[in-house]
Amino acid sequence: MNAPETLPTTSDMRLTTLPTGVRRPGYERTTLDVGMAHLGVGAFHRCHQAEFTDDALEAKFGRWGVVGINIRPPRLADTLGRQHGIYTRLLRDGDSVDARVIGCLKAVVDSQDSSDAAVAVLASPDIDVVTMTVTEKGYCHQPATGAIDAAHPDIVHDLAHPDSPRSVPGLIVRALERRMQSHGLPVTFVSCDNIPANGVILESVVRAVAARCGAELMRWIDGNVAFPSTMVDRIVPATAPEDIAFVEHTYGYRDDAVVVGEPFRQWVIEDRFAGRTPPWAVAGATFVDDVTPFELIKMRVLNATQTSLAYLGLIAGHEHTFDDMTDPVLTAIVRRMLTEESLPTLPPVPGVDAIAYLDQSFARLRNTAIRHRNHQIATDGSRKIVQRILNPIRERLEAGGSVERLTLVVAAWMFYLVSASKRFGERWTVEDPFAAEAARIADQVGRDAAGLVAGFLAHDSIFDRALAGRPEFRSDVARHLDGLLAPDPVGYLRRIAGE
Ligand code: CS2
Repeated sequence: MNAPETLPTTSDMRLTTLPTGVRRPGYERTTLDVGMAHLGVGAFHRCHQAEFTDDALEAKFGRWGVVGINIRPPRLADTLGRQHGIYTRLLRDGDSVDARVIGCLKAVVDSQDSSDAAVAVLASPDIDVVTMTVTEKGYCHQPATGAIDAAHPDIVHDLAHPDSPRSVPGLIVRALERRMQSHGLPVTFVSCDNIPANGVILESVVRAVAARCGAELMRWIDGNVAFPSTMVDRIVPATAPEDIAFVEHTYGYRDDAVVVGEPFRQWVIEDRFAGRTPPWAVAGATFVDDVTPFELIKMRVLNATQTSLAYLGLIAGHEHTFDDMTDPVLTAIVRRMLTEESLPTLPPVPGVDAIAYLDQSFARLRNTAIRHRNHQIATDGSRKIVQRILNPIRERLEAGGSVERLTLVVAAWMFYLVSASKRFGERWTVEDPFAAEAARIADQVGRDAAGLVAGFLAHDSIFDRALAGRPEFRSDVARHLDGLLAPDPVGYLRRIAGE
């Protein structure tokens, strides 16, 4: 979309002419040199790591400009590219709005058609750190085990054609090989996706591909590449046309890369870098020896609440998380699930009280200015449910505890998937790598809860064998799915909430 003639567009040259309500970068952007790359420039990156980097640059200026790379849609050239990398980030809470232009993205690169451009950036001697948000499915791993999915079509392709990689692990390996063969400078890959031990998983999928390239590369990786794990947190829904219109009407310029998030943010980073470390600590990021407890509480409380509310909320006919939060049936179920079933599985988190964390998470999710759609959170559920819901279930069952409400969420997820099938009336469209298989199971089995559960549980990339084999798990999920498939699923939820 082109900017109307009468309005200025955001661009480098216009930073000085932005209206007073919009904060500009507090450093001299024209002298900022590049030191980092980011893979997967979506809303979350623009509203999280990029903001931390801008804060860090304001406090301690250095060579930490970012090159943003997309290897999947959308193309960046038409939005950020036209705006020289700058964009507006809005933080919203109720009626309050904080507008700021972020300046650290110095260049954007589209590498959707060929990996060459992305490899060139990642292999550049200027790049010391690569942050990435490529979504759960970008790792090409098996969620249940964390191991690489060797049958993944992109991995199969990359092993056969290492010079033209399509997968993220294949791309990284190609870039590492180029680094080893040219300048040999160390590099750190900072995974910022919501998967447990994200650095460990990234390292394992990269090594699984690199092993095919020979021992020399494996040895070079040992000495020169780091994959710290991190926990990232800020709720950032997909940007809506209304957000772009809001900036246009309120501040008088057109910005096609606007991003909207909540005020809360957190970043906990494992202190394990191969070369230079960006000064994110001065911006409030926490560097620790072990990210695990922070990751677990975030995924099992905040993210598990979002996932549970998304599926239960869609059954109850709600659109957004904040709508779900006004439904006392849903909040009662989820609060009890967390306090009685999920929290007991968590290790102590340094400096964090689990109940206070839960209350804070609920308060964040009530923010009506954050229009996070249930369908957006439900997307790729097969890649989210393991760390958010199934792992706590496994640990609870091993400890002899009940999983009444966690299994309700598993059933609600299955209900969501089967509802998209022909046999169940194509109630909505589901985006998930598992969607087609789920629809096949639904069409084949029909309205038989135990049969559907058996069909789902046979997929050991999601349900590990030990969990799938537990009779109490199967029967709890089947009982709930039966209740949800009955004519009055909301009545079923009401009964569970009242128990
Ligand atoms: C959400 C997350 O869509 C989702 O899966 O649960 O994007 C969530 O908003 C972030 O992890 C919050 O930090």
